[in-house]
Amino acid sequence: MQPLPRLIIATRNAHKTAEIRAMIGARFEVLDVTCFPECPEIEETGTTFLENARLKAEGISRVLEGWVLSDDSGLEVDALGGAPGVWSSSFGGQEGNNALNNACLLEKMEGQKHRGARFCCTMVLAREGLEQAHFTGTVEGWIIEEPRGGQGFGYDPLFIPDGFDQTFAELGERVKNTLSHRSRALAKVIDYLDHC
Ligand code: ITT
Repeated sequence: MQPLPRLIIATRNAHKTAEIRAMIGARFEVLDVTCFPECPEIEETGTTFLENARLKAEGISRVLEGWVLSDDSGLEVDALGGAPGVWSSSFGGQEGNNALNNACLLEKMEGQKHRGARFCCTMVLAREGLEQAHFTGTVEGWIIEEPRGGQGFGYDPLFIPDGFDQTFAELGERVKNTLSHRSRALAKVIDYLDHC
């Protein structure tokens, strides 16, 4: 049997890797940078999802061979003018602290009637230090008033996708992966790689 082609995900977020692996693990050997101690920390100095995704994919593909895929993602809330957006992972003041991020979001949304929001994902495919292509995916929904559900990560307990009455954290990975921002961007990545 032929070994699967390798796809390296330029992330240290184990939840992203798990979702991506669940969606494409039968076609690629999905690894992330935590498997490669030689990978540098990439500073996310961009002001857009695309800039940050490009920094991560190009930075990692300078030190690892083959296809490198990055994912820069976040939550845009209409009533907050699109915040937290690219700053989603540190909204509560501490990078990667989901509990603080969610508490901060709930506080800012207190009393808000208009609760529309979307998750956005931009993925960049790079090789040898250069972007080859980029892809986006979004999912529309709204922010509830108290966290619900124990699955997923990040803002999943506060986000109900349009057409559903449960949060991503209640719906779970299988349903989330059929409609999420990440799955929509990833479908385009797969189509691109299939035609390479
Ligand atoms: P890497 O940069 O290492 O990939 P990260 O978690 O810092 O990991 P981002 O900079 O792209 O990734 O920030 C993404 C943040 O957006 C993440 O920490 C969550 O707060 C939020 N987010 C993105 N996708 C999400 C999802 O599917 N469900 C819930 N929250 C999500």
